[in-house]
Amino acid sequence: MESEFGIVLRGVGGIYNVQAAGDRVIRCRPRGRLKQQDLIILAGDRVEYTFIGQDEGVIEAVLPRGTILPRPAVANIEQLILVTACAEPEPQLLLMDKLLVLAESRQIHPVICLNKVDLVPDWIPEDLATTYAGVGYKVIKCSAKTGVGIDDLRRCLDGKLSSFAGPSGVGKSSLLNAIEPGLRLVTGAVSPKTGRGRQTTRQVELLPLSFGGYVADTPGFSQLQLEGIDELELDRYFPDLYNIKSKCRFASCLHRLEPGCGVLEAVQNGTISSSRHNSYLVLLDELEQARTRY
Ligand SMILES: Nc1nc2c(ncn2[C@@H]2O[C@H](COP(=O)(O)OP(=O)(O)OP(=O)(O)O)[C@@H](O)[C@H]2O)c(=O)[nH]1
Ligand SMILES: [Mg+2]
Ligand SMILES: [Zn+2]
Repeated sequence: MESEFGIVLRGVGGIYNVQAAGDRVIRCRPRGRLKQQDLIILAGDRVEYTFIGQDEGVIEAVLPRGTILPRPAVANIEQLILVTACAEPEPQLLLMDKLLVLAESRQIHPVICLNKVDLVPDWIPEDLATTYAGVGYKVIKCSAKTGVGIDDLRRCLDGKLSSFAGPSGVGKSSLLNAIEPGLRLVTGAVSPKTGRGRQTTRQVELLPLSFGGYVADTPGFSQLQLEGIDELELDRYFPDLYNIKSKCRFASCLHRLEPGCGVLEAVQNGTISSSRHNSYLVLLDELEQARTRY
């Protein structure tokens, strides 16, 4: 029988929704031998399938993957949209910097999205945008509530395979609803007591966009373990530090307390933001501790 190719939108209980031509979604089960190989099929995977009914099929093979993002696992993502709220919940810069390292280390293009600008004075997103645009990142200031910045986000998603990432309650699902009103994703309130989101989105789902491209809505998280990064190479994934590293007296400088460290000097004179350097130091410690545990 003739087979076709499609992209997995989501999987629940061993059934995978595969996007087929003409906006059709085919419900597929994996062929028995794929199950025996213990292959986990992810949202974003490109698969080969055959039809066994009108809208039903069998997945015959999973095509080689480009990237895999952990937490939540999504395959073949080209672009990571890091969503932070300007307030409710407060920005978590360490988590953002960690996600930037994750994206850099996997060659996924990161975009920073500062949501809920309607809740704070302009200088708050402005300051954050200056810091991160200064590193070289694209920053979009937006509000799912007022619609500010939504066109920018649409342009940024157009034609690409992107995933949203960030803590619970920052407005990932709300932004997607604003971008594509037909989606009607469920959103949840931020707890007034803890100031945190309530994990409204439970599952990764890849959503086809009417203007072209796909975007994954993901459940929020606040913990992330970096893996497979050598601490001596951590500064590679901080472009602001890496650009200045050649000024350090020692090639092996870790930019902690070493004499003649160009990075520390740049932090002192304000060329590198101290919050970025602080995130670097925290991640360096985390990586060292993870290594000595084994
Ligand atoms: N004022 C304001 N509130 C917003 C904005 N965007 C989202 N919210 C509110 O923030 C709360 C959380 O939004 P969600 O879209 O559910 O957040 P999420 O990031 O998808 O959260 P999880 O699915 O739990 O990861 C909801 O009450 C939204 O109405 C915004 O731009 N401004
Ligand atoms: Mg959500
Ligand atoms: Zn140094």
